[in-house]
Amino acid sequence: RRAQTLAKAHLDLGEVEDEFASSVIEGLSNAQKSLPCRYFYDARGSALFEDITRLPEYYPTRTETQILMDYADDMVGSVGDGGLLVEFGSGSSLKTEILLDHLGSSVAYVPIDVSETALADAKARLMRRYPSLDVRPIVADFSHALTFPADLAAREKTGFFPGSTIGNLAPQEAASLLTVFGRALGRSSRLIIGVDLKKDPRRLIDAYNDQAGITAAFNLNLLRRINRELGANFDEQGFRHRAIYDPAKGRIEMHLVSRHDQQVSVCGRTFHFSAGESIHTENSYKYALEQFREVARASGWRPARVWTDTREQFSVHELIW
Ligand code: AVJ
Repeated sequence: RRAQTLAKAHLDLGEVEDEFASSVIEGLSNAQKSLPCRYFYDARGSALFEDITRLPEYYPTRTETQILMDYADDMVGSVGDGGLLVEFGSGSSLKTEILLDHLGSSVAYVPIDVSETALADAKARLMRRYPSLDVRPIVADFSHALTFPADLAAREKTGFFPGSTIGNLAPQEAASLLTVFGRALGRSSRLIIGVDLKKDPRRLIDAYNDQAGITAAFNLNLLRRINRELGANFDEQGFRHRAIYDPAKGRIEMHLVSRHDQQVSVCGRTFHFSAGESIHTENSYKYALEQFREVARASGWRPARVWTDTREQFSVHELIW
């Protein structure tokens, strides 16, 4: 009985790791093996993603930043006194500064992220740059239902979800997440959301298969994380990065392809990989403007304005709840 009690105590303490372990085991047990892309972002993965955003081939970040800089005043100029800017998965809150530069001093900023340290760092930086800004971080997973502290609940809300993170979800799941955001933000709220656009497949594939191999390192880092945190024995050299575009599904897929026949043990279970077999690690959906507006409508939002760059590579949509 004592052993049982200890095991249970361990389970309670390691709840977050258990979620990681169980989703890894579940993903590797499927006929098409898969791993959830939300686990890319440990410290090294986050640093590698920052490197990706600066790659010549990876156009989304710089293009979205340009759109935000060009149209920030249109996007948030109408946010009234006492309004709230609510960011889902705020991370380092870097792009947010472009909007904050165009907001009045009575506005409060509510960054929502799972990382307490990312929130603390962002808050410290923003308080230096915007001394009169009220920064009210919430530590939470943005995909779960959210309620605001009582003193913020009644204030006019503008949601912000940049980076085309919505593209990691299939359209139906994307619509469900948008509904979660709408319910959290409440009546008459707005959402400013970044969405990557369909384009020449060559450009799409290059963006996920860069010459410098940073995206490959980012993808393979998932195996390194599983080894470290779950005591697995993946051989990083035994897998290679692959990015493909599926035009029918309108998505980039990232895979890790086994270079040869091999076995890997994860949490005491053995998984077999044949030569050429892949682990599907990420989807990144691309939308035509009207396709995304349709997803928004299905989720209960009303599509309003949309901003793009001149080459129509990336879009920023305004939705009204
Ligand atoms: C952060 C999800 C938008 O899909 O483009 C970048 C992640 N993966 N390179 C994307 C990513 C490979 C990125 N998102």
